[in-house]
Amino acid sequence: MWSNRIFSGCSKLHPISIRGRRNISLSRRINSHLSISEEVQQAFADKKPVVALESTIITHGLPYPENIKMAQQVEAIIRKNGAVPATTAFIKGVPTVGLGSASVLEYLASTKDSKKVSRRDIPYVVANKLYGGTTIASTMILAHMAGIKVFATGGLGGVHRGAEITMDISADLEELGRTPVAVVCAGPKSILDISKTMEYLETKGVHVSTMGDPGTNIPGFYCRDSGVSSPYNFSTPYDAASVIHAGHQLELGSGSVFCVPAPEDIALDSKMITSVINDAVKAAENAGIFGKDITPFLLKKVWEATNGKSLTSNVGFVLNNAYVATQIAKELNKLEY
Ligand code: PSU
Ligand code: MN
Repeated sequence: MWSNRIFSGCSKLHPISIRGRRNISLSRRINSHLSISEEVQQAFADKKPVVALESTIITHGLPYPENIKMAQQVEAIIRKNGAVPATTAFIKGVPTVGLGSASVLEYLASTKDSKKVSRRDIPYVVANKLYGGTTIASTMILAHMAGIKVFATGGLGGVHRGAEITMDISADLEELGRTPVAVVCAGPKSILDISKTMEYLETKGVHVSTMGDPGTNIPGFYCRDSGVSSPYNFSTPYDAASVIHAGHQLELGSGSVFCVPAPEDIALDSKMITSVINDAVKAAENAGIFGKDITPFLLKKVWEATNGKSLTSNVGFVLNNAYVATQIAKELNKLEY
């Protein structure tokens, strides 16, 4: 039903040229340059819920082999709970939705040659046939091209501390303002300026809601409470799905963020993480790190300082978010079909 609404006025439906034996002509308009795995194509044909997954967390977020283990586990959780995972990436320049084969994932997870691909990097990576991990921003772009509306990840990019001088604001926020995909995450990373991130999202018209009772604050990725209040709260997957559905029906065109506070047993202590992050931010300044390199740099420093504890937590949050995203995608599916 949504495809009629969203693409109303579009008389020609493209048969998509996609890899694999099957070539299903779907009643949705999909960008013909995308490569979509058979599993994801079949999910579209069967009207099954699909959850998109990013891959910068694989190529630049976690070290090998933790990254590949996480990538496999997160896909398994989504399948086990009744949806289909669609990990996105650039494979030899081809924008890919659903990695399909284990060897592709293995290569992406182990090579040092992958680019970190946000919106501005896409045409370069495509033109030069490179491998690339997709950030939240570019995952949203590929998900939207494929018609996927729910996306699970770890932590959101945002306004960096000191952005009033550096102007370092993640392209994730800009994308949320212009692409109608719902991002389920554990909040903006606490390496960021969370108040400014919230201001920016408000300016861009992005709905932000946190799972929990009314009054529950935005989580800060590693810790359950960033101290910054959440504009909205939701308590069930249906609540979230109905908000996403309303935004699509009205064709608002902007994305949304659903924050899931990290499970208590794996969240990190707020005070401890604040001091670790303050040191990491100073180390980045001293080393002259900036731009797209700063997020991977800070995450690595935080793992070192927590003896790997932040890494275990990071993986746990992604899995938990994927579980919640699956429930939301299932509810959204019921509202749509
Ligand atoms: N959160 C994590 N690990 C990551 C990222 C976020 O726990 O690797 C990645 C996401 O892909 C996000 C990107 O989109 O970092 C943001 O980078 P930047 O601040 O350069 O936009
Ligand atoms: Mn940046």
